[in-house]
Amino acid sequence: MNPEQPEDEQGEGKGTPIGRRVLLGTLGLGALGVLAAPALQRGTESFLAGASDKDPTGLTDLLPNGGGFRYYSVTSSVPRKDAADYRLKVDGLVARPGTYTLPDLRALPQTRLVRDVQCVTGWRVPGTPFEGVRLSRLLDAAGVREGAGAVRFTCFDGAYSESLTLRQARRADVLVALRMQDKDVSHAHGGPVRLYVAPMYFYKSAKWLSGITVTEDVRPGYWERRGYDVDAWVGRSNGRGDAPTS
Ligand SMILES: Nc1nc2c(c(=O)[nH]1)N[C@H]1C(S)=C(S)[C@@H](COP(=O)(O)O)O[C@H]1N2
Ligand SMILES: [Mo]
Repeated sequence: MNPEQPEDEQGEGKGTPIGRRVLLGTLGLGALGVLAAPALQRGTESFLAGASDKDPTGLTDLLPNGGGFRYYSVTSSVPRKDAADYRLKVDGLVARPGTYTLPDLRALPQTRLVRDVQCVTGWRVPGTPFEGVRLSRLLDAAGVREGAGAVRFTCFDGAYSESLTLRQARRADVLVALRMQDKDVSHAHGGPVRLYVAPMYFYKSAKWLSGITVTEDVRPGYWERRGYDVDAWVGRSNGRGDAPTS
């Protein structure tokens, strides 16, 4: 699919009574999580936190595997990928475009970071380990060309996208993550490979990562076209005053 098409219809078309883009554009950020929730609850995947989102008692937080996280997806289902069929494509303004398999990524040096995770809707999970390959390493391997200024991320859910400036993408605390909470990244958390942008709100950490495209300019991602800040530093964006995560 062309990632620039209005992909928000995907997984959203069924049963959405009014144009969500229009609504989100006129509402405060606080409403975003609430409006996003039905997309999750319609999901055909049985995301555990889908239940905890609906649970006013908070008791489902005690279930194993919740860990304070909410599982988010903007599509109603996501294909499963594993070591046999996962591919990560690196292209755009690079000298050496290429494709990585999961074993390829596992064979590269791994970096482990332990930081807080902060969602822009308010929930925070302290001290969460992420482990993977520094994005800067993949960019260096590809050879970023003159004139490049940003990186665009695409996902095999077929809908989500994200972006960083090249300068942000080269930070040492931005990972192509293979592990989360000291386990392989689960399907529900965006596995086998997700982005992890430690100092920014968690929406920057694109799940089910399938494409890294070096571009001239920043192309706002899925939620950014719906009102979230492109520069998403925790505590310094989106009108929120959270403590930094790193
Ligand atoms: N592909 C994809 N990536 C995504 C999202 C999504 O809906 N789809 N949601 C984002 C948001 S808003 C958050 S808070 C985190 C949630 O990650 P989790 O489901 O592992 O808790 O993923 C981010 N990355
Ligand atoms: Mo989020």
